[in-house]
Amino acid sequence: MTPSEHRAGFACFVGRPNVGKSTLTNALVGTKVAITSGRPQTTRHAVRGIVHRPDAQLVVIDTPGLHRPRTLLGERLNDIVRNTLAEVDVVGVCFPADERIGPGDRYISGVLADLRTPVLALVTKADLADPDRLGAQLLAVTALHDWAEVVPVSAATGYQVGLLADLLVALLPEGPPLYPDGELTDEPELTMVGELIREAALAGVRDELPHSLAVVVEEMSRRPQRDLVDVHAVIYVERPSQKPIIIGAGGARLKTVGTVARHQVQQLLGSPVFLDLHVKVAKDWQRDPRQLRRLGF
Ligand SMILES: Nc1nc2c(ncn2[C@@H]2O[C@H](COP(=O)(O)OP(=O)(O)OP(=O)(O)O)[C@@H](O)[C@H]2O)c(=O)[nH]1
Ligand SMILES: [Mg+2]
Repeated sequence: MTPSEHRAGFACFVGRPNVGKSTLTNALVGTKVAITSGRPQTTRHAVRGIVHRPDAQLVVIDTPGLHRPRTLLGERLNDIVRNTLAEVDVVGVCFPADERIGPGDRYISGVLADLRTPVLALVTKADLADPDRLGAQLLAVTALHDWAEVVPVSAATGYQVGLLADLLVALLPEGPPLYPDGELTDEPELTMVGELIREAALAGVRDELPHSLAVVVEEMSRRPQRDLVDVHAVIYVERPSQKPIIIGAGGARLKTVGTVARHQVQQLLGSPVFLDLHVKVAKDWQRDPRQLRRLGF
């Protein structure tokens, strides 16, 4: 192969919250670069995962779920999606196989109307629909927009994930690799550690609480002489009443969150980790520009 046949470029996944964008990103990259959860609006920034192949380098950008914003945070998240859409070579719009097309999906098709980039429709979570339901969903999605392709996939079983990579790569421009060989993401370690803690904290919380959580890693340092990493982090909630829910009776819930997060962070860093977690209130941070800035939005 001559170098000119090598392709390299950017794809992004967009869609409503909770449709499986991050899980699909991780499946393509083959490792966890983005956190996932059953709660909507888990992803809060554009996360890059890099797929290395002999013939191509595909940079997948996972984006926050597009939704009708109710807070300043929501507006910021939608802005991230719109900015990402403008800078990629190909777009994958995700529609879950097990949920009917609704106003949110039509809104997203509208956002795509002016886009000159090729757009693929991905019917995600194909494992959750029987063949009839999947067929009906493929027809419904096909009717929404003039797609370059409509592809059913399952990140859970790996169904057509390889095919999806081929289809995305075919739409990339020719060019040399953009990232060093083997680099799977450009997420800073500190960001990933904070995200893993937030993922652990999200498990099992309901209603408004998932939206109210933010994590800041205040300090991370390797102890000299010992192969141990100290991580000091704060889980922020929006209201004093949310604090006891996160902490749990006698601190039991926070302890579980700490244990789960510590295992994940150890896997990421490849060293034993001492994790120190605190819970604080950042009043109404989702609506407060100053607090948002402090929390990195
Ligand atoms: N059965 C099944 N579940 C899936 C699949 N992909 C994702 N899920 C589940 O769907 C939920 C949402 O997945 P995410 O990847 O976090 O969804 P997202 O679109 O990134 O969500 P936001 O970041 O909130 O916009 C999680 O509980 C996943 O485990 C799949 O292929 N099959
Ligand atoms: Mg996500």
